[in-house]
Amino acid sequence: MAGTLKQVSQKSKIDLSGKKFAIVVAEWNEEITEPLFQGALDGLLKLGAKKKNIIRKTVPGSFELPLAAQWMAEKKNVDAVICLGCVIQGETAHFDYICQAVAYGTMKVSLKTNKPVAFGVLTTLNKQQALERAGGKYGNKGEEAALTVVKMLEQ
Ligand code: RBF
Repeated sequence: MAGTLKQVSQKSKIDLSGKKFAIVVAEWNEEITEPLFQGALDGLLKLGAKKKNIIRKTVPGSFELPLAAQWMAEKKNVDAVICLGCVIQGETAHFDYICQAVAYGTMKVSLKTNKPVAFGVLTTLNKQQALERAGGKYGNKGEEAALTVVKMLEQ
């Protein structure tokens, strides 16, 4: 059962033209993470962010997202970070270890740096479920991650 579909429908309540965003993207399952990136980028722009204020960092896999998120969040001029990845369940326990590490790691970075860090990581049983959430029938979780950090900046 999928969650409710959240889409960017209007500009942010606050002025985002001076806010700087970092989007960290995992290369594993790039046919999923690239549409997630596009969704996050389009979402930020629709909300009112400026393209020149959005930087992208690419990492090998989802496990590497927290460290790169920390590098980004520690930069003085970065206001929020969006982590994007896709972990698909395989036949070994790797799935559980990676998902747990990334979820915990991104939360830790957020608390340590006091900045919004979105967990835009799909954790699915198969590729079909991931495609449905990367611009398919359940929307684009990259766009939702963009909306999330902006909502946190609005607090
Ligand atoms: N990274 C992902 O982003 N998604 C995956 O589905 C994924 N599956 C993996 C499965 C195995 C068995 C291994 C060894 C790694 C996997 N990784 C995956 C890569 C992982 O996030 C990380 O880049 C590597 O473990 C190196 O630290």
